[in-house]
Amino acid sequence: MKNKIFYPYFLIICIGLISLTSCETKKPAIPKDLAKQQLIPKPVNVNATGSSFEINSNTSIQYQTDELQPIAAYLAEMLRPATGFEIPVKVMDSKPSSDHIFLTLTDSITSNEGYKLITKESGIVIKANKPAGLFYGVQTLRQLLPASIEKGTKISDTLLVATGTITDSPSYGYRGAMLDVSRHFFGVDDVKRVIDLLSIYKMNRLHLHLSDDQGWRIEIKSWPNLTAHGGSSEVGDGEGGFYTQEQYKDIVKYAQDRFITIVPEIDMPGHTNAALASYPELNCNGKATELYHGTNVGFSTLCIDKEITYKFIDDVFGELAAMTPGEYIHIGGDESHVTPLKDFIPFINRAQKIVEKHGKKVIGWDEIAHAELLPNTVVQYWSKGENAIKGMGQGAKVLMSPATKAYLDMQYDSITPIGLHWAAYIEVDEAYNWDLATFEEGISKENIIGIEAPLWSETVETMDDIEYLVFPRVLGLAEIGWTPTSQRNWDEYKVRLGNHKDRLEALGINYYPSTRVPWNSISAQNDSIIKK
Ligand code: TNX
Repeated sequence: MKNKIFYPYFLIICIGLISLTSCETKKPAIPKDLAKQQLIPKPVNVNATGSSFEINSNTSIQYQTDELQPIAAYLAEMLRPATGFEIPVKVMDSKPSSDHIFLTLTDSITSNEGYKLITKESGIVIKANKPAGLFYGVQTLRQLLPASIEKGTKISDTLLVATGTITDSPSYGYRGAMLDVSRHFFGVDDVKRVIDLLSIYKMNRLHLHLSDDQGWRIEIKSWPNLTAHGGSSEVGDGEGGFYTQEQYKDIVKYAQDRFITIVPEIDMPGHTNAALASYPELNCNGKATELYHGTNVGFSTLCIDKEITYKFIDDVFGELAAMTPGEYIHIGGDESHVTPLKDFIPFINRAQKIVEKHGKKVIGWDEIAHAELLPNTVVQYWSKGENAIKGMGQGAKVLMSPATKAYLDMQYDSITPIGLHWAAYIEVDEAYNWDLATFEEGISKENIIGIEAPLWSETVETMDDIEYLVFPRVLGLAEIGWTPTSQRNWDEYKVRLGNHKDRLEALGINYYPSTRVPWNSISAQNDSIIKK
Protein backbone atom coordinates (compact mmCIF):
# COMPACT_ATOMS: atom_id res chain seq x y z
CA MET A 1 0.00 0.00 0.00
CA LYS A 2 2.73 2.43 1.08
CA ASN A 3 4.78 1.61 -2.01
CA LYS A 4 1.90 2.39 -4.31
CA ILE A 5 1.52 5.91 -2.88
CA PHE A 6 5.21 6.79 -2.81
CA TYR A 7 6.19 5.43 -6.22
CA PRO A 8 4.87 8.34 -8.37
CA TYR A 9 6.39 10.97 -6.06
CA PHE A 10 9.70 9.15 -6.13
CA LEU A 11 9.62 9.07 -9.94
CA ILE A 12 8.79 12.78 -10.20
CA ILE A 13 11.60 13.69 -7.82
CA CYS A 14 14.03 11.53 -9.80
CA ILE A 15 13.09 13.01 -13.17
CA GLY A 16 13.27 16.46 -11.64
CA LEU A 17 16.70 15.82 -10.24
CA ILE A 18 18.03 14.34 -13.48
CA SER A 19 16.77 17.21 -15.56
CA LEU A 20 18.10 19.72 -13.04
CA THR A 21 21.62 18.26 -13.03
CA SER A 22 21.70 17.83 -16.78
CA CYS A 23 20.49 21.41 -17.14
CA GLU A 24 23.42 22.51 -15.02
CA THR A 25 26.17 20.51 -16.70
CA LYS A 26 24.95 19.79 -20.22
CA LYS A 27 24.39 22.92 -22.16
CA PRO A 28 23.07 22.22 -25.63
CA ALA A 29 26.14 22.06 -27.89
CA ILE A 30 26.15 24.59 -30.67
CA PRO A 31 27.28 22.75 -33.78
CA LYS A 32 30.56 23.74 -35.33
CA ASP A 33 32.45 22.15 -38.18
CA LEU A 34 36.09 21.26 -37.54
CA ALA A 35 36.60 20.72 -41.26
CA LYS A 36 35.81 24.40 -41.89
CA GLN A 37 38.37 25.79 -39.48
CA GLN A 38 40.98 28.06 -41.02
CA LEU A 39 44.21 26.53 -39.79
CA ILE A 40 47.69 27.56 -40.94
CA PRO A 41 49.73 25.47 -41.49
CA LYS A 42 47.04 23.14 -42.78
CA PRO A 43 46.90 19.95 -40.71
CA VAL A 44 47.50 16.59 -42.36
CA ASN A 45 44.20 15.03 -41.32
CA VAL A 46 40.93 16.43 -39.95
CA ASN A 47 37.93 14.34 -38.99
CA ALA A 48 34.96 16.50 -37.96
CA THR A 49 32.16 15.25 -35.73
CA GLY A 50 29.89 18.26 -36.00
CA SER A 51 29.53 19.52 -32.46
CA SER A 52 31.38 21.76 -29.99
CA PHE A 53 33.16 21.93 -26.70
CA GLU A 54 32.86 25.13 -24.74
CA ILE A 55 35.70 26.41 -22.60
CA ASN A 56 33.87 27.58 -19.50
CA SER A 57 34.45 28.56 -15.90
CA ASN A 58 34.93 24.88 -14.91
CA THR A 59 37.62 24.24 -17.49
CA SER A 60 40.95 23.10 -16.15
CA ILE A 61 44.12 22.11 -17.94
CA GLN A 62 45.58 18.86 -16.76
CA TYR A 63 48.95 17.41 -17.66
CA GLN A 64 50.36 13.94 -17.31
CA THR A 65 53.93 14.55 -16.12
CA ASP A 66 55.80 17.50 -14.68
CA GLU A 67 57.74 18.21 -17.86
CA LEU A 68 54.42 19.18 -19.48
CA GLN A 69 53.52 21.76 -16.84
CA PRO A 70 55.04 24.69 -18.80
CA ILE A 71 52.97 23.84 -21.88
CA ALA A 72 49.81 23.63 -19.76
CA ALA A 73 50.73 26.97 -18.15
CA TYR A 74 51.33 28.52 -21.59
CA LEU A 75 47.86 27.45 -22.72
CA ALA A 76 46.28 28.73 -19.50
CA GLU A 77 48.01 32.10 -19.95
CA MET A 78 46.50 32.27 -23.43
CA LEU A 79 42.99 31.61 -22.13
CA ARG A 80 42.86 33.51 -18.84
CA PRO A 81 42.91 37.15 -19.98
CA ALA A 82 40.28 36.53 -22.67
CA THR A 83 37.91 34.49 -20.52
CA GLY A 84 38.46 35.90 -17.07
CA PHE A 85 38.20 32.26 -15.89
CA GLU A 86 40.59 30.79 -13.38
CA ILE A 87 41.68 27.92 -15.72
CA PRO A 88 43.57 25.93 -13.09
CA VAL A 89 46.60 23.98 -14.24
CA LYS A 90 47.21 20.69 -12.45
CA VAL A 91 48.54 17.17 -12.71
CA MET A 92 45.96 14.91 -14.26
CA ASP A 93 43.33 13.51 -11.89
CA SER A 94 42.97 9.75 -11.91
CA LYS A 95 39.25 10.28 -12.53
CA PRO A 96 38.93 12.62 -15.50
CA SER A 97 36.48 15.43 -14.85
CA SER A 98 34.47 16.90 -17.67
CA ASP A 99 35.33 20.30 -19.17
CA HIS A 100 38.99 19.34 -19.09
CA ILE A 101 41.83 19.92 -21.49
CA PHE A 102 44.30 17.05 -21.10
CA LEU A 103 47.90 17.00 -22.29
CA THR A 104 49.43 13.55 -22.48
CA LEU A 105 52.43 11.79 -23.98
CA THR A 106 52.04 8.49 -25.78
CA ASP A 107 54.15 6.14 -27.87
CA SER A 108 51.20 5.55 -30.16
CA ILE A 109 52.20 8.75 -31.94
CA THR A 110 55.54 8.16 -33.59
CA SER A 111 56.51 11.50 -35.15
CA ASN A 112 58.73 13.66 -32.90
CA GLU A 113 56.71 16.80 -33.52
CA GLY A 114 53.37 15.20 -34.39
CA TYR A 115 50.21 15.37 -32.27
CA LYS A 116 46.60 14.30 -32.09
CA LEU A 117 43.98 16.80 -30.94
CA ILE A 118 40.74 15.09 -29.96
CA THR A 119 37.80 17.33 -29.09
CA LYS A 120 34.53 15.96 -27.72
CA GLU A 121 31.61 17.82 -26.18
CA SER A 122 33.01 16.86 -22.78
CA GLY A 123 36.57 18.08 -23.29
CA ILE A 124 39.81 18.05 -25.22
CA VAL A 125 42.73 15.65 -25.23
CA ILE A 126 46.03 16.51 -26.91
CA LYS A 127 48.42 13.59 -27.34
CA ALA A 128 51.94 13.57 -28.65
CA ASN A 129 55.15 11.58 -28.52
CA LYS A 130 57.19 14.53 -27.27
CA PRO A 131 56.44 17.86 -25.57
CA ALA A 132 57.08 19.66 -28.89
CA GLY A 133 54.10 17.86 -30.42
CA LEU A 134 51.88 18.91 -27.52
CA PHE A 135 52.98 22.50 -28.01
CA TYR A 136 51.96 22.31 -31.67
CA GLY A 137 48.66 20.77 -30.66
CA VAL A 138 48.17 23.75 -28.33
CA GLN A 139 48.92 26.13 -31.22
CA THR A 140 46.31 24.35 -33.34
CA LEU A 141 43.80 24.69 -30.50
CA ARG A 142 44.65 28.39 -30.34
CA GLN A 143 43.64 28.78 -33.99
CA LEU A 144 40.38 26.91 -33.35
CA LEU A 145 39.43 29.64 -30.87
CA PRO A 146 38.10 33.07 -31.79
CA ALA A 147 40.80 35.47 -33.01
CA SER A 148 39.77 37.90 -30.27
CA ILE A 149 41.61 35.79 -27.66
CA GLU A 150 44.83 37.21 -29.11
CA LYS A 151 44.02 40.68 -27.82
CA GLY A 152 44.90 39.65 -24.29
CA THR A 153 41.86 41.42 -22.84
CA LYS A 154 38.50 40.14 -21.68
CA ILE A 155 36.21 39.30 -24.59
CA SER A 156 32.49 38.60 -24.87
CA ASP A 157 32.83 35.76 -27.36
CA THR A 158 32.01 32.24 -26.23
CA LEU A 159 35.03 30.00 -26.60
CA LEU A 160 33.73 27.11 -28.66
CA VAL A 161 35.98 24.46 -30.13
CA ALA A 162 34.65 22.32 -32.98
CA THR A 163 34.63 18.61 -32.15
CA GLY A 164 36.53 15.94 -34.01
CA THR A 165 40.09 14.73 -34.37
CA ILE A 166 43.10 16.39 -35.94
CA THR A 167 46.06 14.12 -36.64
CA ASP A 168 49.07 16.11 -37.67
CA SER A 169 52.84 16.05 -38.15
CA PRO A 170 55.34 18.13 -40.14
CA SER A 171 56.88 17.28 -43.50
CA TYR A 172 60.25 18.80 -42.56
CA GLY A 173 62.08 18.99 -39.24
CA TYR A 174 63.73 22.39 -39.77
CA ARG A 175 61.19 25.19 -40.18
CA GLY A 176 62.82 28.51 -39.57
CA ALA A 177 63.23 32.20 -40.11
CA MET A 178 66.31 34.39 -39.88
CA LEU A 179 66.63 37.85 -38.44
CA ASP A 180 69.56 40.06 -39.39
CA VAL A 181 70.27 42.02 -36.21
CA SER A 182 73.56 43.34 -37.57
CA ARG A 183 72.55 45.77 -40.34
CA HIS A 184 70.04 47.23 -37.91
CA PHE A 185 70.01 46.14 -34.32
CA PHE A 186 66.84 44.83 -32.68
CA GLY A 187 66.60 44.52 -28.92
CA VAL A 188 65.54 41.57 -26.78
CA ASP A 189 61.84 42.50 -26.71
CA ASP A 190 61.65 42.68 -30.51
CA VAL A 191 63.34 39.30 -30.84
CA LYS A 192 60.91 37.84 -28.30
CA ARG A 193 57.95 39.15 -30.26
CA VAL A 194 59.33 37.55 -33.42
CA ILE A 195 59.72 34.27 -31.50
CA ASP A 196 56.15 34.49 -30.19
CA LEU A 197 54.72 35.09 -33.64
CA LEU A 198 56.77 32.37 -35.36
CA SER A 199 55.73 29.84 -32.75
CA ILE A 200 52.04 30.34 -33.59
CA TYR A 201 52.78 28.90 -37.02
CA LYS A 202 54.78 25.94 -35.67
CA MET A 203 58.15 27.25 -36.77
CA ASN A 204 60.99 25.74 -34.74
CA ARG A 205 64.20 27.61 -35.61
CA LEU A 206 65.27 31.25 -35.39
CA HIS A 207 68.61 31.97 -36.99
CA LEU A 208 70.16 35.18 -35.67
CA HIS A 209 72.66 36.85 -38.00
CA LEU A 210 74.79 38.23 -35.17
CA SER A 211 77.69 39.83 -37.00
CA ASP A 212 78.37 41.59 -40.25
CA ASP A 213 80.26 44.56 -41.65
CA GLN A 214 77.91 47.01 -39.95
CA GLY A 215 77.87 45.64 -36.40
CA TRP A 216 78.87 42.92 -33.94
CA ARG A 217 75.91 42.04 -31.73
CA ILE A 218 76.95 39.38 -29.23
CA GLU A 219 79.15 39.95 -26.22
CA ILE A 220 82.34 37.85 -26.33
CA LYS A 221 84.05 38.21 -22.99
CA SER A 222 87.53 37.31 -24.26
CA TRP A 223 87.30 39.93 -27.06
CA PRO A 224 85.35 42.77 -25.40
CA ASN A 225 86.03 45.40 -28.06
CA LEU A 226 83.89 43.45 -30.55
CA THR A 227 80.81 44.88 -28.88
CA ALA A 228 82.32 47.93 -27.14
CA HIS A 229 83.40 49.32 -30.52
CA GLY A 230 82.04 46.94 -33.19
CA GLY A 231 78.56 46.99 -31.64
CA SER A 232 78.25 50.77 -31.79
CA SER A 233 77.37 51.12 -35.48
CA GLU A 234 74.68 50.03 -37.89
CA VAL A 235 73.38 51.01 -41.32
CA GLY A 236 72.79 54.78 -41.30
CA ASP A 237 73.38 56.84 -38.20
CA GLY A 238 71.71 54.67 -35.55
CA GLU A 239 73.66 53.73 -32.46
CA GLY A 240 73.62 49.94 -33.00
CA GLY A 241 73.63 47.78 -29.90
CA PHE A 242 74.39 44.24 -28.80
CA TYR A 243 73.19 41.43 -26.58
CA THR A 244 75.05 40.76 -23.38
CA GLN A 245 75.61 37.07 -22.77
CA GLU A 246 72.84 37.19 -20.16
CA GLN A 247 70.45 38.70 -22.68
CA TYR A 248 71.39 36.16 -25.32
CA LYS A 249 70.79 33.31 -22.84
CA ASP A 250 67.43 34.87 -21.99
CA ILE A 251 66.49 34.88 -25.70
CA VAL A 252 67.64 31.26 -26.06
CA LYS A 253 65.51 30.23 -23.07
CA TYR A 254 62.47 32.20 -24.21
CA ALA A 255 62.73 30.53 -27.60
CA GLN A 256 63.26 27.09 -26.06
CA ASP A 257 60.08 27.51 -24.02
CA ARG A 258 58.30 27.97 -27.35
CA PHE A 259 60.09 25.00 -28.95
CA ILE A 260 62.25 27.25 -31.09
CA THR A 261 65.98 26.66 -31.28
CA ILE A 262 68.22 29.66 -31.79
CA VAL A 263 70.82 29.16 -34.53
CA PRO A 264 73.51 31.80 -34.01
CA GLU A 265 75.58 32.99 -36.97
CA ILE A 266 78.99 34.61 -36.95
CA ASP A 267 79.54 35.40 -40.61
CA MET A 268 83.13 34.82 -41.88
CA PRO A 269 85.63 35.21 -43.46
CA GLY A 270 83.82 38.04 -45.29
CA HIS A 271 81.14 40.29 -43.75
CA THR A 272 83.59 40.91 -40.91
CA ASN A 273 84.27 44.65 -40.94
CA ALA A 274 82.86 45.21 -37.44
CA ALA A 275 85.43 42.75 -36.05
CA LEU A 276 88.22 44.16 -38.24
CA ALA A 277 87.42 47.66 -36.96
CA SER A 278 87.54 46.44 -33.36
CA TYR A 279 90.84 44.52 -33.44
CA PRO A 280 93.73 45.69 -35.69
CA GLU A 281 95.51 42.34 -35.34
CA LEU A 282 92.74 40.60 -37.32
CA ASN A 283 93.75 42.60 -40.41
CA CYS A 284 96.61 41.43 -42.65
CA ASN A 285 98.11 44.95 -42.50
CA GLY A 286 97.68 45.18 -38.73
CA LYS A 287 95.50 48.31 -39.01
CA ALA A 288 91.93 48.56 -37.77
CA THR A 289 89.34 49.50 -40.41
CA GLU A 290 86.73 52.22 -39.94
CA LEU A 291 83.25 51.31 -38.72
CA TYR A 292 80.91 50.87 -41.69
CA HIS A 293 77.42 52.38 -42.03
CA GLY A 294 76.64 51.57 -45.67
CA THR A 295 75.00 48.62 -47.41
CA ASN A 296 77.69 47.27 -49.73
CA VAL A 297 78.71 43.64 -49.42
CA GLY A 298 81.82 41.63 -50.15
CA PHE A 299 84.62 44.07 -49.26
CA SER A 300 85.94 42.66 -45.97
CA THR A 301 87.86 39.54 -44.98
CA LEU A 302 89.57 38.11 -41.95
CA CYS A 303 93.30 37.59 -42.48
CA ILE A 304 93.49 33.94 -43.49
CA ASP A 305 97.25 33.57 -42.97
CA LYS A 306 97.48 34.84 -39.40
CA GLU A 307 97.29 32.35 -36.55
CA ILE A 308 95.53 34.94 -34.35
CA THR A 309 92.52 34.64 -36.72
CA TYR A 310 92.02 31.03 -35.63
CA LYS A 311 92.53 31.88 -31.96
CA PHE A 312 89.84 34.53 -32.47
CA ILE A 313 87.29 32.20 -34.00
CA ASP A 314 88.10 29.47 -31.48
CA ASP A 315 87.34 31.90 -28.64
CA VAL A 316 84.20 33.24 -30.32
CA PHE A 317 82.75 29.82 -31.18
CA GLY A 318 83.77 28.49 -27.75
CA GLU A 319 81.81 31.19 -25.90
CA LEU A 320 78.91 30.97 -28.34
CA ALA A 321 78.70 27.17 -28.16
CA ALA A 322 78.63 27.33 -24.35
CA MET A 323 75.51 29.53 -24.49
CA THR A 324 73.77 27.67 -27.31
CA PRO A 325 71.95 24.42 -26.53
CA GLY A 326 70.97 23.93 -30.19
CA GLU A 327 73.01 21.56 -32.34
CA TYR A 328 74.06 24.11 -34.99
CA ILE A 329 76.33 27.13 -35.26
CA HIS A 330 76.24 29.06 -38.54
CA ILE A 331 79.60 30.18 -39.91
CA GLY A 332 78.33 32.34 -42.78
CA GLY A 333 80.77 31.93 -45.66
CA ASP A 334 78.76 34.03 -48.15
CA GLU A 335 79.99 36.68 -50.55
CA SER A 336 83.65 36.55 -49.47
CA HIS A 337 84.54 38.38 -52.65
CA VAL A 338 87.93 39.61 -51.44
CA THR A 339 89.03 36.24 -50.06
CA PRO A 340 90.66 34.28 -52.91
CA LEU A 341 89.24 30.75 -53.27
CA LYS A 342 92.67 29.30 -52.47
CA ASP A 343 92.37 30.99 -49.04
CA PHE A 344 88.63 30.55 -48.60
CA ILE A 345 88.77 26.74 -48.84
CA PRO A 346 91.35 26.11 -46.08
CA PHE A 347 89.69 28.75 -43.92
CA ILE A 348 86.27 27.07 -44.11
CA ASN A 349 87.88 23.67 -43.57
CA ARG A 350 89.49 24.91 -40.37
CA ALA A 351 86.47 26.89 -39.16
CA GLN A 352 84.27 23.78 -39.42
CA LYS A 353 86.72 21.80 -37.29
CA ILE A 354 86.76 24.51 -34.64
CA VAL A 355 82.96 24.52 -34.43
CA GLU A 356 82.86 20.73 -34.16
CA LYS A 357 85.57 20.83 -31.48
CA HIS A 358 83.08 22.86 -29.42
CA GLY A 359 80.45 20.17 -29.88
CA LYS A 360 78.34 21.81 -32.57
CA LYS A 361 77.51 21.07 -36.18
CA VAL A 362 78.05 23.63 -38.93
CA ILE A 363 75.62 25.41 -41.21
CA GLY A 364 77.00 27.72 -43.87
CA TRP A 365 75.70 29.65 -46.88
CA ASP A 366 75.94 27.67 -50.11
CA GLU A 367 79.42 28.95 -51.06
CA ILE A 368 80.94 26.76 -48.32
CA ALA A 369 80.40 23.76 -50.61
CA HIS A 370 83.67 24.78 -52.33
CA ALA A 371 85.46 23.58 -49.20
CA GLU A 372 85.76 20.03 -47.85
CA LEU A 373 82.62 19.60 -45.84
CA LEU A 374 82.52 17.62 -42.63
CA PRO A 375 79.88 14.85 -42.59
CA ASN A 376 77.39 16.81 -40.47
CA THR A 377 77.73 20.16 -42.21
CA VAL A 378 74.55 21.65 -43.71
CA VAL A 379 74.62 23.84 -46.83
CA GLN A 380 72.09 26.67 -46.85
CA TYR A 381 70.91 27.19 -50.42
CA TRP A 382 70.30 30.90 -50.98
CA SER A 383 71.75 31.63 -54.38
CA LYS A 384 73.27 28.79 -56.35
CA GLY A 385 71.73 25.35 -56.77
CA GLU A 386 75.02 24.09 -58.17
CA ASN A 387 76.72 24.89 -54.84
CA ALA A 388 74.07 23.01 -52.89
CA ILE A 389 74.41 20.05 -55.25
CA LYS A 390 78.17 20.18 -54.86
CA GLY A 391 77.66 19.99 -51.09
CA MET A 392 75.28 17.05 -51.51
CA GLY A 393 78.02 15.33 -53.52
CA GLN A 394 80.06 15.46 -50.30
CA GLY A 395 77.19 14.00 -48.29
CA ALA A 396 75.80 17.30 -46.95
CA LYS A 397 72.14 18.02 -46.37
CA VAL A 398 70.56 21.19 -47.68
CA LEU A 399 68.57 23.92 -45.95
CA MET A 400 66.35 25.64 -48.52
CA SER A 401 66.30 29.46 -48.58
CA PRO A 402 66.23 30.36 -52.28
CA ALA A 403 66.33 34.16 -52.42
CA THR A 404 63.76 34.32 -55.22
CA LYS A 405 61.11 32.67 -53.00
CA ALA A 406 62.09 32.62 -49.35
CA TYR A 407 63.81 35.99 -48.82
CA LEU A 408 61.60 38.10 -46.61
CA ASP A 409 63.58 41.26 -47.36
CA MET A 410 62.52 41.16 -50.99
CA GLN A 411 59.84 43.72 -51.81
CA TYR A 412 56.36 42.51 -52.67
CA ASP A 413 56.28 44.75 -55.73
CA SER A 414 57.86 47.90 -57.13
CA ILE A 415 56.01 50.20 -54.75
CA THR A 416 56.74 48.38 -51.50
CA PRO A 417 58.24 51.17 -49.35
CA ILE A 418 60.99 49.04 -47.77
CA GLY A 419 62.99 46.02 -48.84
CA LEU A 420 65.26 45.14 -51.75
CA HIS A 421 64.60 43.47 -55.08
CA TRP A 422 67.93 42.17 -56.34
CA ALA A 423 66.59 38.60 -56.38
CA ALA A 424 62.92 39.21 -57.20
CA TYR A 425 59.74 40.91 -56.21
CA ILE A 426 57.94 38.30 -54.13
CA GLU A 427 54.18 38.69 -53.80
CA VAL A 428 52.35 36.60 -51.22
CA ASP A 429 51.30 33.97 -53.79
CA GLU A 430 54.85 33.67 -55.13
CA ALA A 431 56.23 33.05 -51.65
CA TYR A 432 53.67 30.23 -51.23
CA ASN A 433 53.52 28.67 -54.66
CA TRP A 434 56.60 26.49 -54.73
CA ASP A 435 57.84 23.26 -53.32
CA LEU A 436 61.10 22.56 -51.52
CA ALA A 437 61.65 19.18 -53.19
CA THR A 438 61.06 20.27 -56.80
CA PHE A 439 62.48 23.80 -56.71
CA GLU A 440 65.89 22.79 -58.02
CA GLU A 441 66.47 19.81 -60.27
CA GLY A 442 68.80 17.43 -58.48
CA ILE A 443 67.75 18.41 -54.94
CA SER A 444 65.00 16.18 -53.62
CA LYS A 445 63.20 15.64 -50.33
CA GLU A 446 65.77 13.23 -48.85
CA ASN A 447 68.51 15.84 -49.34
CA ILE A 448 66.59 18.60 -47.57
CA ILE A 449 66.37 19.26 -43.83
CA GLY A 450 63.82 22.02 -44.26
CA ILE A 451 63.14 25.66 -45.01
CA GLU A 452 64.39 28.96 -43.66
CA ALA A 453 63.05 32.41 -44.50
CA PRO A 454 65.73 35.09 -43.97
CA LEU A 455 64.98 38.72 -43.20
CA TRP A 456 67.99 40.90 -44.02
CA SER A 457 67.74 44.29 -42.42
CA GLU A 458 69.53 46.86 -44.58
CA THR A 459 66.19 48.67 -45.03
CA VAL A 460 64.45 47.35 -41.94
CA GLU A 461 64.61 49.68 -38.95
CA THR A 462 61.60 49.07 -36.73
CA MET A 463 59.38 46.26 -35.50
CA ASP A 464 56.67 47.59 -37.82
CA ASP A 465 59.11 47.17 -40.73
CA ILE A 466 59.89 43.61 -39.65
CA GLU A 467 56.20 42.77 -39.46
CA TYR A 468 55.39 44.33 -42.83
CA LEU A 469 57.92 42.18 -44.67
CA VAL A 470 57.49 39.01 -42.63
CA PHE A 471 53.68 38.97 -42.57
CA PRO A 472 51.84 37.44 -44.18
CA ARG A 473 54.52 35.69 -46.25
CA VAL A 474 55.94 33.71 -43.35
CA LEU A 475 52.62 31.92 -42.80
CA GLY A 476 52.90 30.44 -46.29
CA LEU A 477 56.55 29.55 -45.80
CA ALA A 478 55.66 27.85 -42.52
CA GLU A 479 53.01 25.83 -44.36
CA ILE A 480 55.54 24.83 -47.04
CA GLY A 481 57.67 23.31 -44.28
CA TRP A 482 54.79 21.63 -42.46
CA THR A 483 52.05 20.52 -44.85
CA PRO A 484 52.55 17.83 -47.52
CA THR A 485 52.84 19.40 -50.97
CA SER A 486 49.98 17.23 -52.25
CA GLN A 487 47.65 18.98 -49.79
CA ARG A 488 48.62 22.55 -50.67
CA ASN A 489 47.29 24.84 -53.33
CA TRP A 490 47.20 28.61 -53.53
CA ASP A 491 43.49 29.00 -54.33
CA GLU A 492 42.50 27.16 -51.19
CA TYR A 493 45.31 28.65 -49.08
CA LYS A 494 44.52 32.25 -49.99
CA VAL A 495 41.03 31.89 -48.52
CA ARG A 496 42.45 30.45 -45.29
CA LEU A 497 45.01 33.25 -45.18
CA GLY A 498 42.32 35.85 -45.81
CA ASN A 499 40.42 34.42 -42.88
CA HIS A 500 43.43 35.08 -40.65
CA LYS A 501 42.85 38.82 -40.96
CA ASP A 502 41.15 39.04 -37.56
CA ARG A 503 43.92 37.06 -35.87
CA LEU A 504 46.75 39.09 -37.45
CA GLU A 505 44.96 42.26 -36.40
CA ALA A 506 44.20 41.04 -32.88
CA LEU A 507 47.90 40.26 -32.55
CA GLY A 508 48.61 43.84 -33.60
CA ILE A 509 50.69 42.76 -36.61
CA ASN A 510 51.50 45.38 -39.23
CA TYR A 511 50.99 42.95 -42.13
CA TYR A 512 51.09 43.74 -45.85
CA PRO A 513 47.48 43.65 -47.09
CA SER A 514 48.19 42.06 -50.46
CA THR A 515 45.44 42.53 -53.04
CA ARG A 516 45.95 38.91 -54.08
CA VAL A 517 44.42 37.72 -50.81
CA PRO A 518 40.66 37.87 -50.11
CA TRP A 519 40.93 39.45 -46.65
CA ASN A 520 37.83 38.56 -44.70
CA SER A 521 36.64 39.40 -41.30
CA ILE A 522 35.84 35.87 -40.22
CA SER A 523 33.10 36.86 -37.79
CA ALA A 524 31.13 38.26 -40.68
CA GLN A 525 31.16 35.12 -42.77
CA ASN A 526 31.18 31.93 -40.77
CA ASP A 527 30.46 30.36 -37.45
CA SER A 528 33.79 30.80 -35.75
CA ILE A 529 32.58 33.46 -33.37
CA ILE A 530 29.17 33.15 -31.83
CA LYS A 531 28.12 36.13 -29.76
CA LYS A 532 26.63 35.43 -26.37
C1 TNX B 1 72.81 38.76 -49.75
S1 TNX B 1 71.99 36.21 -48.66
C2 TNX B 1 73.45 38.51 -48.56
C3 TNX B 1 73.28 39.44 -47.43
C4 TNX B 1 72.42 40.61 -47.82
C5 TNX B 1 71.27 40.13 -48.64
C6 TNX B 1 70.28 41.19 -48.98
C7 TNX B 1 73.41 36.20 -48.21
C8 TNX B 1 73.92 34.93 -47.74
N1 TNX B 1 74.10 37.34 -48.27
O1 TNX B 1 74.53 39.86 -46.98
O2 TNX B 1 71.97 41.22 -46.67
O3 TNX B 1 71.78 39.59 -49.83
O4 TNX B 1 69.15 40.64 -49.58
